[in-house]
Amino acid sequence: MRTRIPPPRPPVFRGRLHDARTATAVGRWLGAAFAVCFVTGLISHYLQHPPHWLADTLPARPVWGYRLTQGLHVATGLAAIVLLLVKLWTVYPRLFVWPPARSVRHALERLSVAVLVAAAVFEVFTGLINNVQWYPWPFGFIQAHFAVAWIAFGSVLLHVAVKAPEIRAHWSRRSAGTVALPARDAVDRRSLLLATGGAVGVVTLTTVGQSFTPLGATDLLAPRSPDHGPQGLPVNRSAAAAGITARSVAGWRLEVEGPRPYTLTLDELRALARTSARLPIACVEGWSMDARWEGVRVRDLVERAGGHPGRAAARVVSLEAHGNYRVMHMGAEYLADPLTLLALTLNGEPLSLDHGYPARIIAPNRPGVLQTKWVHRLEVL
Ligand SMILES: Nc1nc2c(c(=O)[nH]1)N[C@H]1C(S)=C(S)[C@@H](COP(=O)(O)O)O[C@H]1N2
Ligand SMILES: [Mo]
Repeated sequence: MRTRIPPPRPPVFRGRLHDARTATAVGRWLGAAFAVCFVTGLISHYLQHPPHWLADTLPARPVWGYRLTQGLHVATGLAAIVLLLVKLWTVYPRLFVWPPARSVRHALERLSVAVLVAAAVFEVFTGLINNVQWYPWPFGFIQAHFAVAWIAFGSVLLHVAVKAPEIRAHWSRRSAGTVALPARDAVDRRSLLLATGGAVGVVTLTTVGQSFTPLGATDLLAPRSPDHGPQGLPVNRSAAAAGITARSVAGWRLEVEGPRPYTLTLDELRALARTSARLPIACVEGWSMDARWEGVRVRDLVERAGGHPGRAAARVVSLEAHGNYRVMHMGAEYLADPLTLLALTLNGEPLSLDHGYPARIIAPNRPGVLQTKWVHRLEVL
């Protein structure tokens, strides 16, 4: 006699923690977090990889712009991890309904949810481990995170459109769909939502100090504390990692190419008119920190080479032999800005080798990856 093994049966949930009202309440917050992530992510992407028609009009102000948008991007991305887990837990009985497809429409709806879940999990996971500079995959983080963001964006829109009637019915506690809520179950839901809010609060409070320095004291979980590093500033890529040694910077000269090319020794560069400014390094990986920089205005160097600030753009080349950030393109707005410096000092001391000695770029409202260190050539375009 053969025993028939029954097909796995998904658990049946009768409480209120897995119903449409809970899913809507959590989904609203998750949707808001994703919206902020998407918009700030686009800002970050186009500041780093502008199409050529945009490159010269990217604004160099406000000074703290990128610090704010990237800080928000990482903070809402981390909060979204909590919200996504709660949302998945709330709806998971529905992810296992049997039979898997009741009609073509039902199959399509489920397929769109599968794409949404996969894209959302991919985005928060790759974003999270990018915070610790861990790249255990064969694809490029930037391209993949950007491309999948559009898939996530499209599938969120589709999901909201498909679920619009349910969302509307369960939008608020007094909505039509939820009036007959038994008092006991309502307490359950309130506890879940409070716990979710509490968890988001804890995650935010223990990480946001990496970019919002007033909360530096509670920054326990972020991989870098902004004031930790040589000269009171973290280092993302050290001189050793970039293959820069005291030997490679000995006899350094700044080459400036343009209509009237010239070279300057370090002493000659130091003798030029200097500007001092408080500007942040805002790393795309989430940390940011203000520092006091002093150096020569890039626009002065460009004018001296016969370029017109406001019209000219530049290619900035580092001494580094390899690496994605060896060559940097700088658009006209940045180049003309009086706060865009070829910095020689940091917090009152000459730059340390790790911070880009002898000279590095520091510009307002720019992603950290474009604040090129160990600059040795400026090509005026
Ligand atoms: N030549 C060069 N410059 C570079 C980098 C690099 O890898 N090579 N890393 C960038 C990144 S990702 C950041 S966040 C800042 C950090 O500057 P800091 O190390 O002085 O804090 O430098 C930028 N400048
Ligand atoms: Mo960075």
